[in-house]
Amino acid sequence: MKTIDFRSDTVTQPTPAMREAMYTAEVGDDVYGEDKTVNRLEELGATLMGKEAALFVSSGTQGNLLALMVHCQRGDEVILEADSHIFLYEVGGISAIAGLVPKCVRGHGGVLQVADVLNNIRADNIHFPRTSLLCLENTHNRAGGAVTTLPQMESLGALANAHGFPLHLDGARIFNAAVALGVPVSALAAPCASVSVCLSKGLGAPVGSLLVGSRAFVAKARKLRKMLGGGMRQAGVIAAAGIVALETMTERLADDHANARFLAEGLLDIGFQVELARVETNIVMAQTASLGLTAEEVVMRLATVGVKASSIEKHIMRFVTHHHIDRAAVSEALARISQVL
Ligand code: TLP
Repeated sequence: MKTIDFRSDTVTQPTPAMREAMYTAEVGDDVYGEDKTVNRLEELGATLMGKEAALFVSSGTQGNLLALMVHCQRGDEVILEADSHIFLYEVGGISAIAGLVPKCVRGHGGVLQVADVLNNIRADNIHFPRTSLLCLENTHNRAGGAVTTLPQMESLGALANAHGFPLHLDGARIFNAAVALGVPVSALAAPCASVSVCLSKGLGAPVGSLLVGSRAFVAKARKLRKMLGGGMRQAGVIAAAGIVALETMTERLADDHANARFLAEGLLDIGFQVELARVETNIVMAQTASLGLTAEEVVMRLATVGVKASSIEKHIMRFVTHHHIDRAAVSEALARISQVL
């Protein structure tokens, strides 16, 4: 029985075209700036995102951490959504490494509201840390792949701008947002001083993210990446797959979104609680209380029939669709799930 793995889009394996590109990649020492494939990936990423420059980094976590370190001084405060990946799932690097104070603000379905951000900007007062950055996440992982629209991004960008601090976007899944909205990624990136973009999620590359921004921003991030031990040498071997990801894997994300919707409807029929209106991209959050089981118990039952998914909270599971799961695989998974519940 073939395993159907909904735990994350990070489980995607490189495509044959990626493996071919990796095999034949022209490489050099990237710390000397001599890896032509890395340079090509960075130029392509910057162009697509409409920014001056890009830096190839090991992960989304590293990209976000570097952005925090470049934009802020130690002791500053950063406004971010209460369930943001930077706050919940990046091992506290925002404080432990960057030395910053997270100011968590609850969004509506993962989307920060202008009035709430405004209420949390620190006044100039000798007692207070300085608010020095606003972070957004689009799509929002913990909110179930929720999309922040272009006008919402623009209003939040304008707010940050009016108060003299930059906007950073955790755009791990920015291509999912762009496809869902039917806008270019560069439009979503335009209000942001910096964006981190994962190549290794729905786009299917084996490793890596890009951090994009101005030339000066990227130069500082490049130096800090070296400090963090992220200066890579013949990284073109992995960057080559990133180029294929950007060139060939973005449009197909629409299939993942349609499959997520199909999956959500099927899970609802089986007895999970799912808010269909919240299934905007490739993530489905499904509640298990209505089945009389905890998420962990459901995960274990599904494992017996070769279906993998994640337990996020006591009664919440996460299913993520990706390019190894086509419509037939979703149908097959639903059949197996109903068999064990
Ligand atoms: N998310 C992973 C897990 O860490 C939860 C996943 O399986 O979804 N920003 C967002 C919005 C993310 O979802 C992730 C990864 C990251 C940043 C970090 O990327 P990596 O894993 O490359 O450090």
